Amino acid sequence: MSSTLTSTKRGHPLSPLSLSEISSAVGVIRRTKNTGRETRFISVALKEPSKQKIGEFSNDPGLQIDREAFIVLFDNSKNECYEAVVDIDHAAVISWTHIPGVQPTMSSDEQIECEQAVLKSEAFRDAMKKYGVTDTSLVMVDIWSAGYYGSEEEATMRLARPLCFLRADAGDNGYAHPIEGIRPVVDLNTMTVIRVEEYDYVKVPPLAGNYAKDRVENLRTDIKPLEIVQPEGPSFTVNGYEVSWQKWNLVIGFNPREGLTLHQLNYNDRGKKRSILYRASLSEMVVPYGDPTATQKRKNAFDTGEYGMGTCANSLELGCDCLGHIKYFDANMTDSKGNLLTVKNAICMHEEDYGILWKHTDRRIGTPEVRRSRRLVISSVSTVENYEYGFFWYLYQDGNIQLEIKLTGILSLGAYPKGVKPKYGNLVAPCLYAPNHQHFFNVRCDFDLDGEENSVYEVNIVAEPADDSNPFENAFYAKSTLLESELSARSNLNLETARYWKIVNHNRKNHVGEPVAYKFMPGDNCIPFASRNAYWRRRAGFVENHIWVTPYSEKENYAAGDYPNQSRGGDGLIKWTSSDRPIADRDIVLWYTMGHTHIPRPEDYPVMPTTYLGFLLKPLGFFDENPANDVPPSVSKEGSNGSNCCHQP
Ligand SMILES: [Cu+2]
Repeated sequence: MSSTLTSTKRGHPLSPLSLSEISSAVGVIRRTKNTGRETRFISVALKEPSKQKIGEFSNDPGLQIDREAFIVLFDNSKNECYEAVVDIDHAAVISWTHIPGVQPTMSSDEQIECEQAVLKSEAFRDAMKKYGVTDTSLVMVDIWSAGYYGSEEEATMRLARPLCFLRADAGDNGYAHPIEGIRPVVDLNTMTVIRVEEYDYVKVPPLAGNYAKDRVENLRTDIKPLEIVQPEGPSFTVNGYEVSWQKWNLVIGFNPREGLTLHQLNYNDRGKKRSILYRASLSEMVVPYGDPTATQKRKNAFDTGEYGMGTCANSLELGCDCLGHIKYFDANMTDSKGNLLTVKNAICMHEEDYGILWKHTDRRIGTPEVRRSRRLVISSVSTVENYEYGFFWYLYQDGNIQLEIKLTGILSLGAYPKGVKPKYGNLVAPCLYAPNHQHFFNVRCDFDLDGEENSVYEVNIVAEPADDSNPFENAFYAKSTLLESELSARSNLNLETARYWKIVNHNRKNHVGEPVAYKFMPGDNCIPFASRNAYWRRRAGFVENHIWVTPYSEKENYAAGDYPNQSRGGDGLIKWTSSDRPIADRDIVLWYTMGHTHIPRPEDYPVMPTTYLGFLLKPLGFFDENPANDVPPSVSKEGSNGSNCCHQP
């Protein structure tokens, strides 16, 4: 069961731009700025109204707020980037700014055009002969960002350094056959191959590695259907992009850069809407590889700032991984020519049963009290060439908020000479090599916990020394330290002190006299293994710490800065926080960097089983008691209550 929303009237001011709004904004730019075929529309997204305006709207939902578009453009003939703000209602350009010396996100069109440019290049065709390839129609060319490694061309041109693979036929998994030792360098402005870099030749691995349903032999036959039935429909209601589910309310957003975003997340506590998060999103990510050999050493991808997590979003129309009653939201954008583009069903929302919410059996009363946990899942999946990233936000009945990132898809593979054992990675199949790498994600959480004035504490668990007050040497306590300014807030996870963080509002006390709070609970994490001096790491300053806190600024949205593609580094969190601004009792943003160290296994091939990474936000005296105390028992099929059990045959 599914339904797709098409909002016709003006909805919430944080709703993503509709197709007609995008069309109007593009039209205004074309009419007034004389943009020709050389100018690409890199992204067209809602220019989110100021927090002040959104606050006014929250108090007066009848208020009309002008719709504005934020547009990033790139002129290939001049190698120049522009930012424009367009007033859609009045069909006017509000601002037009040349941003010197930057390379914005690569568009999907450039991925396709780059592949075509490489395939028709004489130099590339010549180089292919060494691999015995005379017909390049089955060669795959994945764009791969060029990064910055100190060269003049990286500083002055729009570049790509593709990786190439060879399919055995049109439906084959080409990643099983990497063309190792060859990297074309492409000028994306002229869309021509500047040169083809050739390193040590390695034979293309010949063995197939397929996963498609029509290619895998002997698919299992012992799986019986498992159906989720919601005879009365879902428990959520949707109005445009506004969602209400049990006590939760939020606005769902989407843009080409970050993909899925959450806005104005609040919980109805005994009739009163209490705000928790103003906005939450993936702000940046980077995947650095750990192999120093010629083909591999430049590999790193800032998937959000270089490729666009929204630009790469999947249409879930063709096979959704969700069960139950699903509500889809489309994602509207443009291609780089400014033509309208809709990713149908880019966002999936549904409910999931999540086991036991709580349970107790009082032996004197005899009747067990047990409640099933239900969670609301809001998700999207992006494909960045070989890799897949799923972003799953979960809201729970007990006030928990969780982000789970799912890593799957296909490893970035290379060919390896027979009989040689790799040091910087592992063989996943004969002659097929996967280099070690890490994935770092930065999530931006703009808290508005019962209002804008918030503070963050770092909490460390301290073991009490053995003395007269601790005769059995068993005592330990939680020591909270208020983070007063940005530099003091920079920190890492610490297993020795079970470190966590709490976001508090000192102006609001709970019924035991403590300021209301949410606890930030990190999940799996790691630190970068590349030197601090590594080029990629200088460009990804956000990996230097797991936790960062900044005072809210409308201009600070992306952890590695606005334009990480081919950037020289030093931008984003590392720059902003160096001014050490005060962060106590004000509107603050918490930024969390989490990493996954991926030492590949044969079991990660040909397609990787999902790896999970994320964090949990848990109410910490935000409520006066378990907010899920009022969840009623589930109703069994027979209609009797009190049973949490499924129907038994
Ligand atoms: Cu990986």
